[in-house]
Amino acid sequence: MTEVKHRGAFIVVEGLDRSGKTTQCAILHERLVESGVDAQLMKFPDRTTVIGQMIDSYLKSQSDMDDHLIHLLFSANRWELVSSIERQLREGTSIVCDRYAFSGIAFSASKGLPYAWCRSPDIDLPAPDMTIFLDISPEKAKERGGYGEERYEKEEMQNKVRQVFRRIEAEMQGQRLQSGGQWVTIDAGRDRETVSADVWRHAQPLVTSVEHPIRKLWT
Ligand code: T5A
Ligand code: NA
Repeated sequence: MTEVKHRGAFIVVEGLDRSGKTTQCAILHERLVESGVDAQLMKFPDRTTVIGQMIDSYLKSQSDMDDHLIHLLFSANRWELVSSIERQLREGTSIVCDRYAFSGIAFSASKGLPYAWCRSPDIDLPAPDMTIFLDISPEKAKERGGYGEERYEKEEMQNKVRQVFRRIEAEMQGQRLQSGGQWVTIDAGRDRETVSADVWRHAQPLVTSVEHPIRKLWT
């Protein structure tokens, strides 16, 4: 008898700068692979594409851009990868994704762009099955070696970003934003092992149980 293969699960990890997203994505990916799950890591912004290189130059303050324009480039950078995301999920590969559309809203709305405007270019993207939000206070995040040199890595900005993430969280949990998938908030101010145990507890059951077709974000 041939084994019925589930489609892959689409797991997004979000959070403030230095909340430990990349660290936790790597641990989760490794644990999934070790347990025999076909899984891939993905990251936004993907700085390797032509659009990604423009974003990289902006983040390093080597170029300036209108706030609306850089927002649309971050979104376009996700749209570039849609066919690859959908293909992998359909083929049974789970995706662990470091940032997604929620970062797009959180950072641009923090600069003063209208929230609804920020959300619109990402509507219809593949919806994550689960978003794991790594919550940390900007003060605690700053202790992790201090912020780096990039454009948004300042405490005042991070405080605003956290507020917008809180709004997204409330709307996702209250189902005001439909088809965004499940939203899980984890206290990321604890040690790596404690955080990764929590991440695993939520993500592991999902990868073996996704049945529904890939949904579209916020539609
Ligand atoms: N952005 C992004 C937008 O404006 N719009 C968008 O649409 C998108 C997608 C770059 C910027 O782009 C913005 C948001 C960002 O400002 P990035 O490339 O993801 O985004 O940023 P990075 O600089 O790569 O990553 P972060 O600074 O956000 O860090 P992480 O990934 O959250 O944290 P990580 O894992 O690298 O850890 C940071 C440090 O803390 C330590 C690590 O060893 C490391 O030194 N650490 C811990 N220390 C103590 N306890 C723990 N539990 C720890 N976990 C990790
Ligand atoms: Na990172």
